[in-house]
Amino acid sequence: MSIAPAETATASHCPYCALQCAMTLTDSAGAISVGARDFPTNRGGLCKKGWTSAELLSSPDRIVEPMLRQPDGGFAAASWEDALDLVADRLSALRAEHGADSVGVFGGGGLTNEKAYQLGKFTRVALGSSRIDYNGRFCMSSAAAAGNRAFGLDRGLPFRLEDLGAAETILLLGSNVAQTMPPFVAHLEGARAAGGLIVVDPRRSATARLTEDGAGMHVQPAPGTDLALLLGLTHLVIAERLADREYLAARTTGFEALRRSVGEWWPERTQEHTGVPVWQLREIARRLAAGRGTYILTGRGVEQHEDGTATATAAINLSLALGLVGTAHSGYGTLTGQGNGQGGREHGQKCDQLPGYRKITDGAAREHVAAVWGVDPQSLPGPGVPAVELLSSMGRAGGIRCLLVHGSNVVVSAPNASRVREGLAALDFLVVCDFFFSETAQFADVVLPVTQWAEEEGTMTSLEGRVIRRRRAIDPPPGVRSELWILRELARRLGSPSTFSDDPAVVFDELCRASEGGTADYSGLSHELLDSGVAAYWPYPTGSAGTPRLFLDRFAHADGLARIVAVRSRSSAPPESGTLTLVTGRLLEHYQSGAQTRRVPELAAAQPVARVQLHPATADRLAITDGAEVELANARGSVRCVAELTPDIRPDTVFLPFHFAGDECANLLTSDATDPVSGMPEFKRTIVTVRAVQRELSNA
Ligand SMILES: Nc1nc2c(c(=O)[nH]1)N[C@H]1C(S)=C(S)[C@@H](COP(=O)(O)OP(=O)(O)OC[C@H]3O[C@@H](n4cnc5c(=O)[nH]c(N)nc54)[C@H](O)[C@@H]3O)O[C@H]1N2
Ligand SMILES: Nc1nc2c(c(=O)[nH]1)N[C@H]1C(S)=C(S)[C@@H](COP(=O)(O)OP(=O)(O)OC[C@H]3O[C@@H](n4cnc5c(=O)[nH]c(N)nc54)[C@H](O)[C@@H]3O)O[C@H]1N2
Ligand code: SF4
Ligand SMILES: [Mo]
Repeated sequence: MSIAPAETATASHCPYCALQCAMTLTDSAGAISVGARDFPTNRGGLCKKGWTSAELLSSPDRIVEPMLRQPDGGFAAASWEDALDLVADRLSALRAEHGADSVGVFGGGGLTNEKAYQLGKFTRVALGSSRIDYNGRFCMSSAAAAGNRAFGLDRGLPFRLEDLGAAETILLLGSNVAQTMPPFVAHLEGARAAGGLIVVDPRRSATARLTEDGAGMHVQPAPGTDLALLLGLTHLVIAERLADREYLAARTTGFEALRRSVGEWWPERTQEHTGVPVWQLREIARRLAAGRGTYILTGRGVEQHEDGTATATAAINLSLALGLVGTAHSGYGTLTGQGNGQGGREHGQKCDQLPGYRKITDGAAREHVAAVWGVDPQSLPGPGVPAVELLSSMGRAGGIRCLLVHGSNVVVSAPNASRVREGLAALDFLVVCDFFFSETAQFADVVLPVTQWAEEEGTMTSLEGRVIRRRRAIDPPPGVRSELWILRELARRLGSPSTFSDDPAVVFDELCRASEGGTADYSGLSHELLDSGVAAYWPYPTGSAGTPRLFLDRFAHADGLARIVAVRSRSSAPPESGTLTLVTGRLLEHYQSGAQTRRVPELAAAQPVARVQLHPATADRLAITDGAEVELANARGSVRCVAELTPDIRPDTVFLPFHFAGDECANLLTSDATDPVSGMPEFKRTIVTVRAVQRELSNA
């Protein structure tokens, strides 16, 4: 027997966001340390979250045994046999009594491709349920719907991230990359040097500040008016004859309807609606049309709205009018958020979808996937319902009575949080797979502890559509199991007609076969090939070398043309006097619902509590001082947090991060109204009142 070396180094990637920064994980005597690794996306950089990510592997909060709810309301540890038997028995009983669709599954964009694929297969085949959706609905759904409709395919960046480096102009709408993907900023340097970084954000965010000193322009519209802004810019591009008529004729359909639809958005009206001055509008339109190397990029700030799909569509239409998409030096893209936010939307955890980005309603797709799974296509359920609808059906007549949660903390991150809490409490049975007792796990009947990123093999698909390898660098704690193993064991107990492997390489091979011929075709890939270090951009059909840049010759619709879909701006009533518009979003130190980063001591110390950004003039009017405790309220609920006065926000707007729980949870205020096309909730525009409160005596 050979003696293991004292230190082993493993090349992997960060557990958090879609930039998927490259890391070297070094195991010294059972403890992992993180080193940055050079890679085209992060160029040797990591943010604070990446640097501290390994601390959670040995967190004292970690769950290391299955936990079962006891009659007294507490939890007690159980064996895996007992826990899985209980889950399988309850699922079978609920299914027998109330039908397969009484069992719902909620997935996540942080799951590896293998887990996301297996979860979709498990739901359709082992549970026979149509009721699966995932947190990517809260994240990428508007841009995905717009991309699919316009291009026939949704890959967040249809080009390589590195391509941005050569750009002279980048229009960044509703994205704060300086805090949400810090190493991304290096890719903006070319545009900044050329004076062409244009950031559209109601806040002077860290990213907006990158435009200072001649590097570009910060545009500060009222929240939720980006659609009007984009229609106004398109109006100007057409009126000033800046549109690329040749490109439009050769590569698109629908331009005439677009031209008519933007007719009413003359600059003065756009200014009145958005608050963006006419001179800025003209300057942006001209700059965008000025020459080589122009990119338009969108983030959650413009997509997480009730009109998010229309807004993303308007950004695409502007890009098409300028002839940017499918050319070597220009483009349109959306910045995917979660670690596997891209792959997570390709392999079957969306309610209307089968692996390979296939439609579940497409007969040929059903036949192909059913053949890979060895089941009758007729046995596959039809489309389910999107995330908000799935969650709001909990405990209601005809809704789901049981939910399995894999990789999301909906109590904190889903809109209208009090309704979500009520729904979870009304369920007959809740199973949560997690590493920690997240706020959602606290509602569970059974909590199953799973392996973390550095303890498992798998693949992730980054924001540029590049499939990368996640490597196991350390053994998991003894009581913890992989999600693939859990799904295999449950499928077996449920008498599933198809087999479920718990070997990630085997699952990946099956996924690749299931995706063959689909939009997101991975059939030419394998763990082995990826380990050799190829830059694997999908589509990657068998025998190909992948597709770093999409649409160079044609778009993915049958006729090869991009569809321009004319969209209209909603007429929005101005907020009532005395109210403010709440915008929610992110801080550098915390990730999403905070279930992970609130458990990293130095991140928690840097941002221990929720703070609401308020303009000093607004604060003065409301007699609120910096650091005072305030209450934000509306008809849905109220939030207690600390006031942070800053001139960087519009006086009519306040900003609250959504990383905190309990009565600091921003989603107590957000509405579960959704975009009719994508099912995206309105996270970025909520009407609230703000008042100072006396600090109550705490019992601490
Ligand atoms: N630190 C950190 N990084 C992350 C994450 C995290 O939780 N923390 N999450 C990852 C994930 S899943 C995602 S989706 C990405 C999200 O990344 P981003 O899209 O960059 O993040 P947000 O902070 O949600 O929103 C970006 C900006 O939109 C602005 N905004 C709000 N409303 C509007 C509006 O109506 N119009 C315009 N133009 N702008 C508006 C906000 O002021 C904010 O600065 O980040 C990823 N990276
Ligand atoms: N108000 C407001 N709300 C928002 C947003 C906003 O901007 N404003 N943004 C939305 C967006 S873009 C997103 S992406 C969502 C994200 O919000 P969530 O879906 O809540 O995402 P996370 O906080 O990452 O939750 C992941 C949970 O799963 C666990 N976990 C991590 N990896 C795995 C795994 O591999 N397997 C399992 N079983 N568990 C795992 C973590 O410990 C954590 O408890 O929030 C949305 N909510
Ligand atoms: S930017 Fe994203 S991928 Fe990179 S280290 Fe930070 S959280 Fe991780
Ligand atoms: Mo996201």
